[in-house]
Amino acid sequence: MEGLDALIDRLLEGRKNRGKRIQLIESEIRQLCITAKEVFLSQPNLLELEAPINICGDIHGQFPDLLRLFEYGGFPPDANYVFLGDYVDRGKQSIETICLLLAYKIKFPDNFFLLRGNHECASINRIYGFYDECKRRFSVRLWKIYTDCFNCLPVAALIDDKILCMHGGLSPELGSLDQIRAIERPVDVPDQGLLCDLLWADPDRDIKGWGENDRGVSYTFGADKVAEFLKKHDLDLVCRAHQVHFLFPSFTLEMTVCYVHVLACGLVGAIPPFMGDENSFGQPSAVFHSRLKSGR
Ligand SMILES: [Mn+2]
Repeated sequence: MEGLDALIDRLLEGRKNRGKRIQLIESEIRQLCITAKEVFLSQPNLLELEAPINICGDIHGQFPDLLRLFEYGGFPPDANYVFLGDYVDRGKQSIETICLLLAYKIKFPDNFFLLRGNHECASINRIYGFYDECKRRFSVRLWKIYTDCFNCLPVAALIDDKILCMHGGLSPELGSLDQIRAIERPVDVPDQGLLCDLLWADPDRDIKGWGENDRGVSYTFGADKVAEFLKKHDLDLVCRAHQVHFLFPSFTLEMTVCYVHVLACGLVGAIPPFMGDENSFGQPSAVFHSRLKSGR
């Protein structure tokens, strides 16, 4: 894509003056969305990735945190990345955040991956900030172009056949990973069913089986469901984002031995298994970096 490197350079200027708005041009953002959409559709809905790779949780428009995260983990392509969704809403710079991520996706399609979060959905980001930011800084038309792009984001990633990543969690409807591969795109996020659960479900250490979710959408799932799922699919770990955790949800970590770096940052919800140190807030924190059980 023409002008891509210059666009990335402009966004990285954000390192000099943290929090300063970087105004891009509407036509170049449109091109970014259209090109990224083609790249998403050229790759499967269940990505098959290899370690080593950095796994990153919610960014939610906190552009300075995203830059800090790259400073910590290495700017692409020095390190491989998979982000688990929720790029927009809540924070002040959703546009810079998603533009830099889409630009890296286009530039390094095989080393940089973006999954869909529940906020990459028009009915959600219409309400929680992204729509307003688009309307204020550009136009409603641009927000619709982003929506077309988000409807094509992949929803899950499998790392080294051992770690399954998604934004939300498991689904009672998920019997085979092929079901994820079979979800057709473009697609809006439905209010129930497999795709909805992958983006919305939450673990609950206090329950067994499936429970009601306080969000009013999807389910909660107990440690037994995680263990059962891992065993059935010969996996080591389910890795998800969607919530801020201060303590290890131990049941998802029990089987965790993998060659990935989990980067968590800022006020935003990050990867669930990350260290419960409030003092580390605002700083990306490396969480675990160990070897796969199988010795890879
Ligand atoms: Mn979320």
